[in-house]
Amino acid sequence: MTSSETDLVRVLEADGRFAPSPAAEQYLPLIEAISDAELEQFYRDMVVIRAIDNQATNLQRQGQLALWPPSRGQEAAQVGSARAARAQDTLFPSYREHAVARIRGVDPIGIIKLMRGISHGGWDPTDPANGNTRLYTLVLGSQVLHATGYAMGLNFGDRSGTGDPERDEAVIVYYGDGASSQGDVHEAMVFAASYQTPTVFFLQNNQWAISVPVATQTRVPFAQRSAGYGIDSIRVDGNDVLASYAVSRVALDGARAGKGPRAIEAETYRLGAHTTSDDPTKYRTSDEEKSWELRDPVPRMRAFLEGRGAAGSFFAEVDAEAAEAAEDLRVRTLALESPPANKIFDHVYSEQHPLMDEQRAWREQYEASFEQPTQNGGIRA
Ligand SMILES: Cc1ncc(C[n+]2csc(CCOP(=O)(O)OP(=O)(O)O)c2C)c(N)n1
Repeated sequence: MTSSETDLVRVLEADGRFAPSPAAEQYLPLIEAISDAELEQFYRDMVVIRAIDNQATNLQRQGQLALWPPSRGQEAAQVGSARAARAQDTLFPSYREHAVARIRGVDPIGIIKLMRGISHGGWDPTDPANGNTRLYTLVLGSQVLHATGYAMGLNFGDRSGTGDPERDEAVIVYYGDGASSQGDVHEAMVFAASYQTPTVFFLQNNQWAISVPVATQTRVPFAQRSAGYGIDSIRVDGNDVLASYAVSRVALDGARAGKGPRAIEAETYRLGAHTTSDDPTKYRTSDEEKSWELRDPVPRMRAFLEGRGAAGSFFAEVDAEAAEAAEDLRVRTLALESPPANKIFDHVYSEQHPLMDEQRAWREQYEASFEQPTQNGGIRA
C-alpha cells in the first residue's frame, strides 16, 4: 500500500486528544460548531449500538439467529456519516450498518428478523419511520448501482441540485473494501461521474474481506481509485466519529447542491469476526487485532468527552440505556414467531403471479399429504 498518513482526515488521536491532522484543517469550523448535546449523542449512538450488536452476537450463539455480522469497531464511521445525513437523504446500507439503520429509525428487531430468517427484508423502506433506509443487501456491491440509479432519478425529478438545501436530496451508499472489487461498484462510479449524480460513496475499509486482506484488494488507497473516475475523494479516520461526521457533512452537502458525486474512504477495522460463521484467528494475528483495539472508536470518544469535563453520571446513564436496549432486543427476539410457511411466495412478484400460485398450491398439497389417513386407518407420519 502506498497509503499515506498525511492525507488522512483525523481530529481525535487514539487517546482522545484533539489533535487535527493537516488534512483536517478545512473541516475545523464545522467540527467546532458541533454542540455539546450532539457530541454526547454521537457517543450514546456508538455505545447503544455496540450493546445491541453484542446481544445479537450472543443470540446467534444461543441458536436464536441463523447469522449475525458484527459491527464492533466500525461504529464511528457509521454514526458520523449517518448523523451527517439530512432527513430527506436516502441511505443504501450493505449488511452491517446497524448503527446507520438505528439512527435513521429502523427498529433493530427488523435486522434480527432478517438474520433469523423469518423476513425477506426486515423493514419497509418506504415507511417514513425508517428514515429512507433501503434494505440490507447481501449481494456484494449491488446496492452501489441501486444508489446511483436512485440518485439519477433525483436529478430527473428536480429533487436535487435545485439550490434549495431544505428540499434538495442526496444519497449515501455503504460498501466494503472487498465489495469494491465487484464490477458493480466501478460501473456505478463511471455512471455517477458521467451524469454527476448526487451519490456519496461511503467505503468502510475494515481491512478484511472475510479472509482476504486489503493489500490483495487494491494497490492504492481506495480514495485514489474513485478520484480516477473523476469523483471528489477523501480519506478519513473511520474510528474518529468527529472526522467521519465532518467529511460526510461536506460530501453530502456538495452532492445535494448538485456538485456531483463524492467518495469517502473510511479507514477502520472489523474488531469482531466477519460474521458468526467466521473464525478470524485462522487468518489474522492477535498483534494486528490488539493494535486496532488501541484505536477503538468508543473509548476514544469517551476520553475526548471526559477531557471536556463530561460528568461520570452521563456515562453511567448511557451504559444503562445501552443495557436496557440490549435486554429489550433479547426479550423481543425470544418472543418472535415464525410466519406461515406460505408467506415465502408473497413478495416474489409485486402482483399475483400464476407460477407462484402453482408453487403455493403444490406446497399446500404436499403438506396435506402428511395428514392423509393410511390404509390401516392410521395417520401417515
Ligand atoms: C456478489 C457476491 N460475491 C461474494 C459474496 C460472498 N461474500 C460475502 S461477504 C464477503 C466479503 C465482503 O468484504 P467487504 O466488502 O470488505 O465487507 P465487510 O464484510 O468486510 O464489511 C464475500 C466475499 C457475496 N455476498 N456476494
